Amino acid sequence: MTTPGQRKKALQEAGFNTFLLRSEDVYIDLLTDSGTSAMSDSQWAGMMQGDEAYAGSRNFYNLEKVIREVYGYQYIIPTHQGRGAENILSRILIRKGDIVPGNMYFTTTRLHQELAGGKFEDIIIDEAHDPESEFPFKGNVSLDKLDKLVQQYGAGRIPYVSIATSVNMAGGQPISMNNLKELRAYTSKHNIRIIHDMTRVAENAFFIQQREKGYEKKSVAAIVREICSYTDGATMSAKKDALVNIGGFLAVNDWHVFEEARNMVVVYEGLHTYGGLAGRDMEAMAIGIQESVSDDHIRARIGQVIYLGEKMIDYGIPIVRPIGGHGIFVDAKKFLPHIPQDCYPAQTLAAEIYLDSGIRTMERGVVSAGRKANGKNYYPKLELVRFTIPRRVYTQAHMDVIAESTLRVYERKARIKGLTMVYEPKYLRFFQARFQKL
Ligand code: P70
Repeated sequence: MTTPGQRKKALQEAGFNTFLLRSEDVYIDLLTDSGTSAMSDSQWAGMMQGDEAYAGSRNFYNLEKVIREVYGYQYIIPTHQGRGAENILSRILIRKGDIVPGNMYFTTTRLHQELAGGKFEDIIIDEAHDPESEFPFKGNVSLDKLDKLVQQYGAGRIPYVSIATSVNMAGGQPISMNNLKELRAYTSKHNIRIIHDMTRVAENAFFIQQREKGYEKKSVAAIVREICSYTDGATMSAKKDALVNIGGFLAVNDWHVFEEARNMVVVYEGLHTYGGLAGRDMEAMAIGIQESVSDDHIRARIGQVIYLGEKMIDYGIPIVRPIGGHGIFVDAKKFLPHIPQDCYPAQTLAAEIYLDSGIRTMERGVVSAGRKANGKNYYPKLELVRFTIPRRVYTQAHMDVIAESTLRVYERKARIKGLTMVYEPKYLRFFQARFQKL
């Protein structure tokens, strides 16, 4: 725990960017659910069985087997984390001038698509951009938007449709099975692949079980398997759903894509049977994947997020509805209506929450959105602060402290002033940008 004076100093030194705080100065860390979950006793036992051979580690073959069983993808390549898989896949499938439609952008995914010469086009339904819409599947794709792109550019210019389960930037919102089935039918007709960002697929499966007709009695494991079956391949950051501190993979069903990826991975990550990971990391991942599709685990995990969200709603704090899978997303535009988007309301709010109680959250608004290829800022409709909940780490009492702190800031919101950016890095600026108080 820290004093207000210590926090003020720490925040100044961090340039009002929560990514630049030292974790020792943080009391409750809600920066991300990525790599921050607690491993189970089984996973730790698996770590002790690392086969650290350079090539052909037994942990690799176990991981491959588990991915085939749990997700159904045929060929896999481990990578150090999600963006490693995104890099390889984008380089293989995207040609200069290609269009990559997707259900809302994700920062690293879109950047790799752009670096490979592609252009991301958002085809998520309009409801996703409205924090107040209670639509149960705000991760859905608009087939009309996709069809317009196909008419305009031709299917030949679209290497794949990029589909995330539990859409992160929309607030952890799920895509429905029905929408996926329709998308599969449409893309099969036009011979377009679907690539699945499966970082939080189990959380998406839970919402399908809770909300979609016909899935009430199906297990999360069965739903996960069915989701994957409508897609041609996947990139995975195993640091989220799969409960490891580091790791990821690329999975595909097409042998030719696999062959290219298997060759390319040796340039960027490591040999194709370890991809930048230790044998023990692959073992922990294999066990974490199996744990992640347990109904009891996922109910407890999302139950905690919902507990926090309902408390915030009771306090009158504006949050994205319905409550998402991996965290609570506070609507900074509504929270701080007097701060224009150019003065970074979400960045400001994340700084104020830290000042109040030492809770670290993350900006998900105009700073995260970055600039277009032509240098102009993206102005996303959603200007959010993400309170991300690590898995198997915090207690209900922590959730109470978080909601109470947010309420205190809400009560003094009128006196809060915005920020100005004084340092802006070229790539993924939100990680290292610096700000000053206006
Ligand atoms: C987060 C993390 C990572 C992520 C993701 C989805 C849907 C791919 C990745 C990349 C970490 C992060 C990354 C960029 C900005 C802020 C935070 N999301 N797809 O906190 O995976 O990090 O393993 O390379 O959510 O949401 P990786």
